[in-house]
Amino acid sequence: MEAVTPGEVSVQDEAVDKSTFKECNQIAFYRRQKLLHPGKSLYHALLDSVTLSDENVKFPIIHEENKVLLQVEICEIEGSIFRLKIDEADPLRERYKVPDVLIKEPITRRLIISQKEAGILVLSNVNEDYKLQVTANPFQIELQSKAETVLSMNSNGLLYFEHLQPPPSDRKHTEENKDESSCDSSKEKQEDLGLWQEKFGRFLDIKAHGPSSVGVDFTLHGFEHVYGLPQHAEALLLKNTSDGDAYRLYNLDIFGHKIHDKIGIYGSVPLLLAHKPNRSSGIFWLNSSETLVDINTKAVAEHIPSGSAAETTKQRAVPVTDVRWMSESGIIDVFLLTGPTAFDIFKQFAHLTGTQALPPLFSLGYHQCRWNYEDEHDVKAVDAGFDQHDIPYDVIWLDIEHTDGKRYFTWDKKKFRNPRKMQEHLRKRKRKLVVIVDPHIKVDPTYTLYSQAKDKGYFVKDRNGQDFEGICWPGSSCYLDFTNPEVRKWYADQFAFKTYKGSTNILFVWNDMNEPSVFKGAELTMPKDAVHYNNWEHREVHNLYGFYQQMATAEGLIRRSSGKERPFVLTRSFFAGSQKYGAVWTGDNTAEWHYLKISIPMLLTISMAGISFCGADVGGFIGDPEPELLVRWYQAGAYQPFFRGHSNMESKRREPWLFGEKNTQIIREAIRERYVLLPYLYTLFYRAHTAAEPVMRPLWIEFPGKIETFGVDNEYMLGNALLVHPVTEPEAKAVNVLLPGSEEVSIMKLFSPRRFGMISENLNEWKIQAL
Ligand code: NBV
Repeated sequence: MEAVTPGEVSVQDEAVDKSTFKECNQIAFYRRQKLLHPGKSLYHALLDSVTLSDENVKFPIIHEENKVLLQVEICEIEGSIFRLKIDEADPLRERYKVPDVLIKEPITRRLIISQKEAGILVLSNVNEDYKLQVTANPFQIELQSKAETVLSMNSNGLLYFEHLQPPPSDRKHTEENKDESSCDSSKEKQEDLGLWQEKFGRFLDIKAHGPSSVGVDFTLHGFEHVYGLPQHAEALLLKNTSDGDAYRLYNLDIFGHKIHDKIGIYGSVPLLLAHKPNRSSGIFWLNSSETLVDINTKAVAEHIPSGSAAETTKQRAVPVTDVRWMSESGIIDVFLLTGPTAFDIFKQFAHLTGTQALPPLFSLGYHQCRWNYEDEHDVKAVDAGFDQHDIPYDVIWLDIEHTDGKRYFTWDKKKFRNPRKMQEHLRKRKRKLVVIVDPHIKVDPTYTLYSQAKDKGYFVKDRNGQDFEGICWPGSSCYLDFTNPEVRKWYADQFAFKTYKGSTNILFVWNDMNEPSVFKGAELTMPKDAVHYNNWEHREVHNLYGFYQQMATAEGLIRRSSGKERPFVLTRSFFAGSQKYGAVWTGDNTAEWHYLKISIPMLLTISMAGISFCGADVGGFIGDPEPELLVRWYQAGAYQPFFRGHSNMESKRREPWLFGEKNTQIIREAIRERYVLLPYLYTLFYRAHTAAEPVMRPLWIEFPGKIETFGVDNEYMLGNALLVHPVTEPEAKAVNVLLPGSEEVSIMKLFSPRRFGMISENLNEWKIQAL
């Protein structure tokens, strides 16, 4: 099959067709888990069998009905992090445990058993500032800090663990399984529960290892503001999901995705943060299979002793937030990040998953991209345009059309006859080039990359053991199995200058379509029953695919410079820890005002999840922005960590000088302001790299005691010294800016607003004239 042009792929050239993607109730493991309602848990802990070592505390728990034993393991990791693992005590086969995301095996600290009596076990850490109280029946765990209960696990009884079973056909004859097989043997029921297979439209997912879903609930006491769980085109504050629309963490390529939607797009970081005036807490759920998260904030009555002799008690309403995590497979491996400040949480998360890679300075400048800059002549003309119009920029990008028929690591010989010479031309002007390298490989025996990978067995397999073939830009394609370390090494070697013909050291890389995107696949991605390295099904590793591609690419760029230069790699798909490998962007947004507006909470959420180097396509990828929107987008983007103008193939050209002198002037000023800010930004990235401080941060992080900031997502702090409130409405003449903090602080933070005139003042709410 020949290369696909956008017009040929109907799913890609029109706004998202909702029926292509699942609603929550079309996900079988979610339906199964939702059959378990809040109530008394059927699990109890066998605390007589507790064992304590330097590393951890272990004890079994048992389910009252199915009698299957699970092993609970608790440890304290340096930095006031608690890790809880729940796995089957004696699984039929090993369950998937996410590798490569934690930067090292965490260093644990010995816990102390400070109390053990009638169904209660209390564990303290050495400093005795935190306690974990385990209750045997029903099984639940409470995390306490001094007299305060911070959070509890399984207090709603939603611990759910599907133990691995032999397929029904093998079980039929064994007497002991009679009951279980009779409860799920009816074909109709099995299909509905999706235990061994699951249908979605014309797609069939065969579950070779049967049901393996896991889940549990947490209650966050006193918290009503929760954040995190990127990536969704949603507001900063996580919303209540009691309408049945859970936050979905499943990396998907949704062209023209909607906003204010909890469906998963492109990347996932299963990290949730909670904040109240005196404390921030975090929950990191280390699971790379499809995950759904329910959030429910409510007020509960708390009794406060009146202190009077009459022993009367008063009641007050306190907020609690219930968070229910549900994953399709793997084990329960969850880290409780105790804070107590947001900055502590960022450090704790970085202690586990690493910090933001320090970007090369050039990559903090302005990037000019388009699908596509046609040929060498076009590249040179655009490059010259920046000089002619006196607009600074650092990087020009080439999209998929620069390749020979979407064979990555090659060049279209007609359009790019001499790529090295083109790069020398750019180099003289101190510019860089970024080219796209997607993970799918064209099925073409004459294409060396394909034939080598095929011979070495480096592709993901289908359920029958053949190389999985899907359709993507090159036509029929195979997908490199980046979960295999040997494949990653081989892939990294492809970036060596002598192997990647026409590449030079000013060429850097963009990984796209790595959810992975598979046209005509279920939900436009890889079947969950595809098979990876070590026989793991795709369902186990889905959310890690892009993470691994970016890891291998960054490694390749480091290696080609013999370890001397920092790489720059942009990825669309990501997971916890992706910050170590470069930058991410929010994917295919639309040239509409709402998308400009939502880019702020989206980037704030990604930033809080450790990935500071993030941005949204300036101008909006799909469609044609009106000049006013484009100008406002440049003004906003200039203050966001990754700053790139990009547009779709069908969009009109939109280099900054194409919208009349007045608009060119405003864009020029915005981009120049970016360059003025570079020393500050570079310093912020240094802080992100060394101290895990997010570059772009919600107001509440800088003003943790000011409740009025907790839900603000139309403005933010860039570092601790600059408050940014972009204009995101058409025809705005003024914006209301919240300036939290004391009056002096407010005025300091307003210092030097070159683009704004101050027109009125009302306590901490300032009206700023938008120029
Ligand atoms: O490679 C083409 C595009 C790219 O320009 C865009 O930034 C990515 O998000 N890519 C998606 C594939 C096709 C989109 C329809």
